[in-house]
Amino acid sequence: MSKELSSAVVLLLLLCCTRGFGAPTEERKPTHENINGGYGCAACTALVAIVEQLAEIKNSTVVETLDYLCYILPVELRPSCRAALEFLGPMLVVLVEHKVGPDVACHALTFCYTNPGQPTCHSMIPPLHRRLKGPSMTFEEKVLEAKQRIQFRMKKTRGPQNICEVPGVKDICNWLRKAFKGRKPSVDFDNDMFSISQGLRGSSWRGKDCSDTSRNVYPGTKPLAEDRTFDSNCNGIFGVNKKTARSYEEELCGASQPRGVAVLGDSISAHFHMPPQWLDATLISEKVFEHLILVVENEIDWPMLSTVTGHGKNNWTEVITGPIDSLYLRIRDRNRCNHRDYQNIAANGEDSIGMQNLVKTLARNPQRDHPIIVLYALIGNDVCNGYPDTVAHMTTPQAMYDNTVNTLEHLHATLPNNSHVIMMGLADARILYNSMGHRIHPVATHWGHFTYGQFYDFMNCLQISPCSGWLTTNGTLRNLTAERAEELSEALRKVYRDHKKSYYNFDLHFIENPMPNAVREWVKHGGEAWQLIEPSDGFHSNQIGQALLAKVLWREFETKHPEILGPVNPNNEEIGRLFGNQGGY
Ligand SMILES: *[C@@H]1O[C@H](CO)[C@@H](O)[C@H](O)[C@H]1NC(C)=O
Ligand SMILES: *[C@@H]1O[C@H](CO)[C@@H](O)[C@H](O)[C@H]1NC(C)=O
Ligand SMILES: *[C@@H]1O[C@H](CO)[C@@H](O)[C@H](O)[C@H]1NC(C)=O
Ligand SMILES: *[C@@H]1O[C@H](CO)[C@@H](O)[C@H](O)[C@H]1NC(C)=O
Ligand SMILES: *[C@@H]1O[C@H](CO)[C@@H](O)[C@H](O)[C@H]1NC(C)=O
Ligand SMILES: [Ca+2]
Ligand SMILES: [Ca+2]
Repeated sequence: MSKELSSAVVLLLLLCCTRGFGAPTEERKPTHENINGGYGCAACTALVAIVEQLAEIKNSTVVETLDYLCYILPVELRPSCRAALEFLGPMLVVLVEHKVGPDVACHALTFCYTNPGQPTCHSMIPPLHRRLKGPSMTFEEKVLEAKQRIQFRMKKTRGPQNICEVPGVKDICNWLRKAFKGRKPSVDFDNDMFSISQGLRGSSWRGKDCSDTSRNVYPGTKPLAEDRTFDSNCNGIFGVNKKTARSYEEELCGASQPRGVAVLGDSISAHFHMPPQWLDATLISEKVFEHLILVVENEIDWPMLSTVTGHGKNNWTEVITGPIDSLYLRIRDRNRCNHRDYQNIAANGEDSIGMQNLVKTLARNPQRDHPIIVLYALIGNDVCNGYPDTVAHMTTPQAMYDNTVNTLEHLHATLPNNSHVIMMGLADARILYNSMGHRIHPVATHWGHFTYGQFYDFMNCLQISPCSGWLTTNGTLRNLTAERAEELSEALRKVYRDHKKSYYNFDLHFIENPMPNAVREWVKHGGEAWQLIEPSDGFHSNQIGQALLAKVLWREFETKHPEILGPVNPNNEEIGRLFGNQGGY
């Protein structure tokens, strides 16, 4: 067995680590330690589940299955995989061949353990196990037996394992940490915060730079010298109309009131999407890992297909499908001079505390740049951030108020005049449990036994759930979370009432969270709520949901705040005729 198993390892790390590695700011104290094995335990569990199910589906040996999983990984990751497989492979073969199941296997491998005073975390029991008769051993006895089976493979007895210390996996962990840490474009030679490459906070997140050697050239700036000779704001419009001797920027855009659009948000705005094809043994294939590197370097977010900053087309249909619609696309349709003027300043796990820092990565110069529409959409993490006492870790209404005002003060100092800032209320996410709780999680599609309810509680037992208040079988806790979310929305309404006249450079707005309207609209047209929810985590809105939110938000703006959107540019057709796709994305 010389090939790598690490595709599975990678995707498991991804499954679990997005929140751990995506923790917003470095100075933030983690609210919990790695309890009961935490991310490593979740990763191991998914890995064993996938390998066992895949072997059953393909009727292949464990060695063949591991070889296959390695073979479908992108070539860049193979050396790490090889190293990981050398270490873990033999033990996995023994465990999977004896069909001990993910729960027992990962405790035997010591990636899962039980901290003093903690409950023992259990994941899934494969159906075959239930049918196997035999001595009725306790869980501890089963783990002990499994440990004995693999003992001769283990070089020395070990304590609890950190999966990132496994050879090979270490490199992958380092790569993930690096990818998840950046909040500024990593390729940005001229340091203007706009990039010529996609991932690592590049053009997937902010309009593509059209010169990475000039820091005065970037999307959203007012054209330099009217862009008579070159395109300084990357909207594809430049040159002089020979008939009139006027610049095209002046003629086609001058009176059009150009504006950009940005979002200050969390994983919903960044559009977190872990392809279920990575976890579901019935769907896994070579194809689904084709763009793994870019996906990871985008923090498993899809800002290029998201509600606020979606643009261009879907090049990744093997792992994400659905309509693309966004505020940016609609604002660009309204005035093509706004081409490429979008910024997605959102991060997984972000809340009102972290946003006070993250907002500093919004790139806007109050003198040189066009106005911008900024959506402040922190719709959940302020009620999501803690263990063991979830409620005690929630942001208080007063802190929400203060954090938000701090962020607005920063915007006051940096936004061009005539900008707009729209604060959005928090979501009541009880819909998640109500519509997902009894459905089967993709990691167990073939076995059919692991519901989202069980998945949520497993994550809570490991203290790694992205939101312990919503994603729980405890109805009392879900109600308490809803109560706090409403109090925090009320804090934002109060910020609006107190400060709507405080800032001369932007108009402040408040809108209620649009999710209930989006869901209502979907259900009215015959859909079901779960169809709008991300399958891998049972938490985020999926591509259909993202596009639907754009539509609902736009309608809200059009009817209640049309001044935000600016006029329709009568020259749009002429721009299209002269400048085609305006340089694309
Ligand atoms: C699975 O593979 C084994 C060995 O190659 C073979 O004997 C068996 O018939 C196969 N079972 C099915 C259901 O294909
Ligand atoms: C999508 O793919 C096409 C063709 O391969 C490429 O030209 C284009 O740049 C890609 N777009 C994005 C946003 O990746
Ligand atoms: C923005 O408006 C303020 C107040 O009206 C004014 O003092 C300031 O000069 C303006 N800034 C720019 C860049 O026009
Ligand atoms: C939660 O709130 C809903 C709606 O107010 C109510 O119907 C339900 O009984 C509550 N559940 C619990 C466990 O308190
Ligand atoms: C449900 O959550 C509430 C609030 O955190 C807690 O007081 C209660 O003990 C929990 N119930 C169970 C059965 O865990
Ligand atoms: Ca530049
Ligand atoms: Ca231009």
